[in-house]
Amino acid sequence: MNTFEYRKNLVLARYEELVTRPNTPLEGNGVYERYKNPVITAEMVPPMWRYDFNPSTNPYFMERIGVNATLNSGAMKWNGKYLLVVRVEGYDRKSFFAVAESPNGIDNFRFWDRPVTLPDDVVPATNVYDMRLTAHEDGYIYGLFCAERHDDSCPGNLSAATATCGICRTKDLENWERLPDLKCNSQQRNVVLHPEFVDGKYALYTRPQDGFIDTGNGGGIGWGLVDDITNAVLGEERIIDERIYHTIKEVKNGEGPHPIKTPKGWLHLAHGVRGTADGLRYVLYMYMTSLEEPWKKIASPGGYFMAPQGEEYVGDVMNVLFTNGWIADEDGKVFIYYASSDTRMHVATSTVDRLVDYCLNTPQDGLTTTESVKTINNLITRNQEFLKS
Ligand code: M1P
Repeated sequence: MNTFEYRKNLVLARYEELVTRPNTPLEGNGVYERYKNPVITAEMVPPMWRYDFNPSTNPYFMERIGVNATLNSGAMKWNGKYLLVVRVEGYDRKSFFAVAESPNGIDNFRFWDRPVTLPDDVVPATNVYDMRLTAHEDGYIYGLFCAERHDDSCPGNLSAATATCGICRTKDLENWERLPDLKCNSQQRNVVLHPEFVDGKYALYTRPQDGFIDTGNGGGIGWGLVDDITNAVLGEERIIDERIYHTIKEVKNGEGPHPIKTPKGWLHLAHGVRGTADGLRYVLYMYMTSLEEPWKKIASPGGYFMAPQGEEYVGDVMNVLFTNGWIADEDGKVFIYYASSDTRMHVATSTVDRLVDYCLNTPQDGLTTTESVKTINNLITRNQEFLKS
């Protein structure tokens, strides 16, 4: 067998092995279960996108277009299938979106034939990433994402960039209409569309930031309304989940996917960032807001919901968990899709009931050591009294 045939067979066999590999749940903490294998990795991007299959132009069957990472993915259930709109990042550092589909939400994810062709805004972006999907009650599926451009007000600084909320929509996840980027007073990343109208307007969870990386004096998860999504101008923005000193969201935070509606309120999943001697640490946390007033917080469990574990620590940007997609099934099961260290996608499963219980019954962060010890002592006392009775 020549090199071309040998390598082609090897690459195709490895790809098939990965996309058909069964996944199994691991023992968890009662709140959720992680799974043994990541659900999507760079190696699961179809060989057709990476290799030239013609032996006369690629006699060594070399990879021509490399994929660096598959990360921060939007998620939704569509025609009975579990779909991720994956952020695929090439060796060239450019990210693009691609839909991957699974029959059960935990394994057998396969990409559709081609990546998403996303039309540009009037001023084309250099890079786009981290799409949040929202099937809005207006009948469209929206994708809100970060559109990154060089900051031309700093011509000599090649690292100066701006983050803007890009907006697109679709009815079939194949043909995407690009709407103008969100207009507002600050840079924005992690903007999420609420699934319902509020006072007849589109409602957004925002994350105002002074710079491209630093939120500066601002930050926190914001809330604002937009009259016309086809020309979105952000109205008054109020912070509904603030950054707090010496917590898991001291440096910055950002809404994950759009919240899940439950009889007890809206369930929110977000990421919080703090500084360490070794750089930033990204973890996931939850909170709940009122059903009638989704901008009013009604529960704020203390600490993180999920933090990196094992191989999740390692990747392009270490010590990072990030989420922008989850799916609540009709039977109450919840699939939480998260990326580890900006490198690969994982799933964890739970239920709406368990997540609500987690939010309503996990003690809040008391914000001092003294309060944390008091909280533990309260639990011990209640346990002792209960076990005596
Ligand atoms: O590298 C970690 C994450 O950093 C950014 O998130 P945030 O805006 O909250 O700092 C994003 O670039 C995200 O894509 C990335 O995973």
